[in-house]
Parts: sequence; C-alpha cells; structure tokens
Amino acid sequence: MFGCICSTDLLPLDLLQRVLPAGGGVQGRVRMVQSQGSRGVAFAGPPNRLSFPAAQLFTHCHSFPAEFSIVLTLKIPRLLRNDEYIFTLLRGKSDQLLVGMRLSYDKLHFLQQTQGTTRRVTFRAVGVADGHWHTLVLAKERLDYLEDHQDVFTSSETFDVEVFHIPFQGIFIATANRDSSLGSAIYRWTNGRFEQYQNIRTYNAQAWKFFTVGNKSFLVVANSRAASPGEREFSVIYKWSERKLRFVAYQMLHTYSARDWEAFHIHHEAFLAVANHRQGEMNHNIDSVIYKWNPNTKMFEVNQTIATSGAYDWEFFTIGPYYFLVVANTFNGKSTDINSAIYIWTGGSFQTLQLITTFGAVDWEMFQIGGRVFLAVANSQQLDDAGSVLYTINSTIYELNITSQRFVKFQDITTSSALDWEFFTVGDDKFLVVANSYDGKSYSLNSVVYRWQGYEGFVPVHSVRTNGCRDWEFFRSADSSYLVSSSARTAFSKVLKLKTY
Ligand SMILES: [Ca+2]
Ligand SMILES: [Ca+2]
Ligand SMILES: [Ca+2]
Repeated sequence: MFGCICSTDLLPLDLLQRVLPAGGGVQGRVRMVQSQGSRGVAFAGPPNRLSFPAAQLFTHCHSFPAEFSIVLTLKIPRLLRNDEYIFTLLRGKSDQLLVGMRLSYDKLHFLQQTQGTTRRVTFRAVGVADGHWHTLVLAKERLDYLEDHQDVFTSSETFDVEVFHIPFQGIFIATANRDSSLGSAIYRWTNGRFEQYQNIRTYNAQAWKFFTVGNKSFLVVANSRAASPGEREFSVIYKWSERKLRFVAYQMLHTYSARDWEAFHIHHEAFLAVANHRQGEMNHNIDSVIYKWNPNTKMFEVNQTIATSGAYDWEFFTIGPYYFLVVANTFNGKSTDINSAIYIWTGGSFQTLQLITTFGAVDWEMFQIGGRVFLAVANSQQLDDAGSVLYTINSTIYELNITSQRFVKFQDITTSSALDWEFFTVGDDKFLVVANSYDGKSYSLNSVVYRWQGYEGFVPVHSVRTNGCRDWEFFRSADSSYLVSSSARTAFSKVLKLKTY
C-alpha cells in the first residue's frame, strides 16, 4: 500500500488503489490473496506496467512537495533481479526518474532528482525479500539510520544500562551485569568511545539509577540476590567522591530480588523507590518501598510501602503541579495478566489513581509530545488458559485524557517479549524503540524503532538485529546522538550512532 502525503491537504493517498484494475482485477497479473493473516494484492511478473498519471495526485500542489512520506507493506518471496524498482515517479511521459525506491538484495535505495541531479540514499541490511511481510516507511525530510559504533564488552550479560553525566567529568554508563563474581562496570565516554572506568561488586545486578541530592551525585544498584545464600539481600547506594573520582559505597538498603530503582524529587525533597520483585523463590506479592532523604542524617529512610506483584519497574513523572509513579507488576504467583498501577502524590504519600491491565509488564516509559502525555508499557508474556506462554503480544501506548484524568489506550504495538521502551528525539522527530527479546523460539530478533507520524501514531521505521535485547538507552555527545542496547544473552552491549541526513 502506498501513501503519499501532499503538503497542502495532509491526507494519505492510497496509490495502490489507483493502479488496480477496476472490479478487483482478479484476472490477469493482479489478484487478491490472503497471506500470513494479511490481505494483499499479488502481482505476477514484473509490476512495472502498473502505473497511473501522477498529475491526479497533485491537484492542490503548485510544486512538488518538499516533505512527504511513502509507506508500503510488501512481501517478496525473492527478488526476480538483483536490482528492482518497487516505486517510481517519472517526469511526464519520459523515462526520467523524479523519485524512486529500488531494492537490491539487502539494500534499499531512495532516489530523488533535485535541480537536475539525482541524489541517492542507501539503507543497508534491509533484507525484505525473505517471504515475510515488511512495512517500509520512507519519510523525506529527515532520513535517519543507525550505524554500528562500538561493541562494549562486559564481564557478563547486561540487564540494564544507565547513562549519566557528571559535571566536569563527562558521560558515563553503568552496566548491571549478571555474574556476581565479576561484578558490574562503569564506563566513561572517552574520545567518542566507552572505556572501562570502575568495577563494582554486585549480586546479579538488575539495574542502576543515577541521581543527585543537592550537588552530590549518587548511583544505586538493584541487587537481585544476597552476597551468600541464606543472607539478607542488600542493594547499595554509591556516592561520587570528588576526591577519589570514583563511586564509593554510601548506604545499604534491604531489598527483595530488587529489579529497579527510580529517583525523583517532590518539592525539593529527594526520594528513591525500589521495585521488590519477590521474597524467596515463590512470594511475588510483597511490598515495594519508597525512601525519602533525611537531610539531618543524610540517609534515605522508609517513607511508604506499596503492595506490588512481581514489581519490575518504577517510572516517575510530573504533569503540571502533579506527581505520579507508575509500577510495572509482572506476576502475582499465578498469572501475568494482572493490574499495574498509577499512583498520584497527595497529602505526603502516593495514592492509587488508576489500574491498567498488563501482561507480564516489565517497563513503563512516559513521554510527552506537544502537550500530550503518553505512557507505554512493555508487556513480556501472557499465560493463556491452556497454560502455554505467548510472547508475541501487544504492548500498549496509553494517552492521558485530560477531561477524564485517566490514561486511555492510544495504540497497540505487537512486540515479542518486550522488555524496554525508550523514547528519544532527533531534531523535531520523535521516536520510540522497543527491546524485543524472545518470540518463544528465538532470542535473535529485530528490535524496532518507531517514528511519531502524528495522527498515524507510531510507525516502524528501522529494525535492529538484537540478541536477547534487554534495554535501550539514548544519549547525546557533543556532536552526535547514540543508542545503547544491552543483551541478557551475550556479554556485550552495542552503541549505535544515529545518522541524520
Ligand atoms: Ca536502562
Ligand atoms: Ca524505571
Ligand atoms: Ca524504559
């Protein structure tokens, strides 16, 4: 299906509809088919004779639109030739190419003639001729792609990456690594690459969170097991020492298979919230804890406990003068099909505002576009009635309805055991990237970058091959933008550079 947005009316145009013979075209080289659950139009032989006068598209355009996008969904069993046009716009009745999209084996070329010269942009490792449906979105105004920049080799598998900035020191990442005997590491961005800076003893670390209290910088780790079997479990806060230029242990907090820390401020007071996942092997219905900084003792103290079920993630956000926390509840001991909860700060503590049904939720990502407020949940798995586990399910983006003061479903996105969402912006463009980790058979899957397309919502624009993908983080250096992805299956994380056209 082609859609071309003309700048004057901003309505999508169905180009495929215009080239199909009237009456459905069941005979000849074009016929309607059902394939892998989608209805499509099958072309037999080269489709290059399927054309129509483009003049009928540009009735309100005095010149060729400067901004447009082409969306096409296609399934190609194999390429007939190594080089094949899938879309062209020609000048008048000539063969002169104005706009074209050409596929070669694993590349997609976008060609456009401007002021007499043909400009070509190549997207590598596209690989659409594999007999599966693919949706390609080409947005002419900014062409972004992701380039491998660095493999960061870690001591063991990485469950979380935390990017942070220390004044006068620069950009760092902390990786939460599985292996307790090897610990977790902090890397510093040096000459455009991450170099190991410090190693910290951790116990099956699940997450790091960087935060500040006043002018002091801290890192807190979520340890998911005890130092030795049978001992109490502790997560540890580390303080940045200006003298040693290292993080040093500051405070230990008793946690239960901790999965995540969230740090936030309310009215200049500092808070930390831990997601306690389970007590022992079986009990998932336990309290997660919110701590508050005591400026006299300079320590965090328990401020509130909140009953959670296999809690995996806390996300704090503010809207105007209001403060919110949302928890991802994964599992209650029986089901993953349970409520996660949004809390609102009133009278010195958090109160339940809204419950949202989630499916093995492991991450919430809050973001704003214009004045609109969204929450995206990463749903990791759904147990069906027969007791089998579904991994390829919907993860949902919710939008705050200001009138009803509730989050309502905005868009469902099919994901494969989604473990993380990351929202980021490049110029005026807004993106979401999802960590797809497992589809029931394989951990080697594409994670997908979605681009905000206004009323169309989020549309897939890039796929990145990942292996047991666990986390995505976005950061900017002085001259570029990057994404980091971590793997819960292999001992290296990847830094990708965002190339903007
Ligand atoms: Ca992270
Ligand atoms: Ca979080
Ligand atoms: Ca996230």
